[in-house]
Amino acid sequence: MANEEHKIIGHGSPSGAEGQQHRLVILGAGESGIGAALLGKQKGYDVFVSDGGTIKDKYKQELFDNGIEFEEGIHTADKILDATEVMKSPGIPEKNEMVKAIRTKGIEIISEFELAYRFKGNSKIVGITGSNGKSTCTSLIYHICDKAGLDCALVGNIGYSITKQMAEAPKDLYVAEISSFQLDDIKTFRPDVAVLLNITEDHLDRYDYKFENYIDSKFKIIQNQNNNDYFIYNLDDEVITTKLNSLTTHTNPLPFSMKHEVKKGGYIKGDQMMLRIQEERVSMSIYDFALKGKHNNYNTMAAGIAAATLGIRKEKIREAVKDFQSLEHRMEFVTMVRGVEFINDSKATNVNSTWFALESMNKPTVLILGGTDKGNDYESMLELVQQKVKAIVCMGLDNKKIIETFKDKVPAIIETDSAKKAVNAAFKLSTKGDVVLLSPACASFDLFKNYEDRGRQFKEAVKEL
Ligand code: UMA
Ligand code: ADP
Repeated sequence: MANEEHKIIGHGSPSGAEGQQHRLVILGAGESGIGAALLGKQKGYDVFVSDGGTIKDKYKQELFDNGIEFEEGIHTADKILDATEVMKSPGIPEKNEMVKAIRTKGIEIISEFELAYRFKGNSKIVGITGSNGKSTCTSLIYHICDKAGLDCALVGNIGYSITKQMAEAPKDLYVAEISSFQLDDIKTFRPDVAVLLNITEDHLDRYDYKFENYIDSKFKIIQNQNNNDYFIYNLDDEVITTKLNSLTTHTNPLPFSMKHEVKKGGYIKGDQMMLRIQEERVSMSIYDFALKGKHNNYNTMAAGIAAATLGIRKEKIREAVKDFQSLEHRMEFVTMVRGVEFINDSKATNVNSTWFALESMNKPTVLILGGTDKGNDYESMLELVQQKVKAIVCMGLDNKKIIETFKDKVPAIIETDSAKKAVNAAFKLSTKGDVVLLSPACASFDLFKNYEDRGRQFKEAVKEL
């Protein structure tokens, strides 16, 4: 169905068949809320923005500059419950009282991606989701597309609102990182190319503590896809393949694997990656990938396949995969100090991502672990820790669980409560030829503002050694 048709049938034209203007209420005035407000206003909607907290100055200025009505510090029922539809920011949970009231009244709630899809025109969207690796894979796809000369933008959960991009500088192609929260209230949103990297338990507090609900949310990325679209997914991920077997899909599947040679999609055998997309064949040594480690081999395969579906030629894909600069805080090489290598993987906020970080280590490792526990089960890490870790430095306010789990499994385990203390302790425990890896498997909020702050403090402490 064409977008224009959808707009009229689903929601009335901006001025409305009944003469009433479409009232778009936006809950939350952060990155997504402001973007949605700008796009809604530009398309002729009557926009009202409501933020239950404090709106950042830069966002407030944008609302003033564009003459958009808003409130902060409160969600006023009278101003919200007369909406034609509500765009809910992804960070606002269902248990929010105003969200409950909106649902009870039967007002449709949409996500920012649904709004973006309505106004995308002829542009294409590549949507990347998964529990881990989204930002890395999204950035790599963007890098390949940009280098190949496509008119494209990097948007979504990576930090830049897609609706804002559409309002201010529309592109032919949007390379979008999409979180489960952003998929939750889509209706017709349909990416031309969908990438599903992996699914492991995360964010369960938003899904009634049911893994199945979180899986369903991730799979919404393909719910509206048809036979002109592509679905790039990890064939080695049992959660994904099990779910896929229970679904009827209408898309073109392009699996990637490190265990099976696939006829369509991509695989790695030995040290060679092979991509097969329609007539295109791309082969490449994994040693030429800019991104190192098994998890990044998956990310690189997925990105290469996505690029090939967009018609980008193999020479361009190879070149871009080779010269991609890895992202800050994700397996980021910091420096060498007296023969000890320091790696910042502060973005590893769950056990699965730390597992992959450890898996890619080929030197004796001093592991800095800990922070705010999200219900972690460290069992899966035990074997790798025993093989590769010579010491664990806990960096958190409450380290009991880590100490209990690993005390008999590693030669040394010590507690610290700041980045500086952790780095000093890790350096003392290491010798030439070792690596100090910050890959905490936990959120950062006990000691830091966020994972970026944790990574930066780590790097500063390393530079002071
Ligand atoms: N607010 C209310 N009422 C509430 C709760 C919050 O009005 O009950 C307000 C806050 O006061 C604030 C605004 O809502 O002003 C924030 O909205 P938001 O939390 O949805 O955040 P945005 O700034 O819109 O950013 C969101 C994503 N944030 C979340 O999903 C939590 C950003 O991902 C994303 O980059 C951005 O949209 C653009 O697409 C961040 C993230 O942490 C990086 N994502 C999670 C993750 O990666 O694990 C999912
Ligand atoms: P996301 O955006 O999904 O949070 P990032 O690309 O920011 O993912 O990476 C977060 C962490 O997850 C990194 O620290 C990295 O070590 C780990 N990681 C990256 N890619 C993968 C993958 N494909 N599978 C598992 N872990 C991964």
